[in-house]
Amino acid sequence: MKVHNVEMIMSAVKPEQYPTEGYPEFALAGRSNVGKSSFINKMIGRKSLARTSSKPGKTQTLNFYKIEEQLFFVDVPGYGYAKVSKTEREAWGKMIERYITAREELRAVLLIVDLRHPPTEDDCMMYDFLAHYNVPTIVVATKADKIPKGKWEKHKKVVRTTLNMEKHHPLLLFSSEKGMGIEEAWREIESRM
Ligand SMILES: Nc1nc2c(ncn2[C@@H]2O[C@H](COP(=O)(O)OP(=O)(O)OP(=O)(O)O)[C@@H](O)[C@H]2O)c(=O)[nH]1
Ligand SMILES: [Mg+2]
Repeated sequence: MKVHNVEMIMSAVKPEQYPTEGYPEFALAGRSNVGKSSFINKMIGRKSLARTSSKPGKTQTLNFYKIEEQLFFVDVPGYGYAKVSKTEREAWGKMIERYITAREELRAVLLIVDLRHPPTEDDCMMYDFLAHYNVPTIVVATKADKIPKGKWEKHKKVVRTTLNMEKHHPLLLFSSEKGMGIEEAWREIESRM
């Protein structure tokens, strides 16, 4: 998809604050600092519409980005950041659970993992949580630019086996740094609209 028109529509915590257009939604989940916001920016060809930061744990609300009056990307705050209080963690869990389990517009979750390392325990929990609720899941292994090409397949295999991925769930390589994997990711998204 060639993206010309993007609006940062709103930040939401509660369902009453979600957008009402009814467009299909694609949510970005993943560890704090893994590259979720960078993924959105790369997919829409903007440098910094979705806020990226070197400070993990910055995104605290569900941020809806309206793309071409056709779909929303939903930037979800990352998990696994140690310096988050128990109260904050619980509020986060509630917000995510409410969105993921009850949102009719949600077509798929793009679970972003770091290609360099085996998925963390939190990654596995998130993957299992999505599977439990039958949410279509696309796993995106990002930061591929940090791994030599010859090792991509080996690292992909580690991601697949560590998450214990269902065979029909796609696993895509991506690099926000190099702009790699954009077309394939759009294909997966557009086939679910
Ligand atoms: N080399 C490389 N760096 C990346 C890539 N994607 C993201 N980064 C860097 O990783 C850091 C975190 O990226 P963000 O996109 O802010 O991560 P996030 O998942 O949105 O983080 P939170 O909102 O805090 O959960 C930034 O310094 C990015 O520049 C990539 O594909 N390659
Ligand atoms: Mg972010």
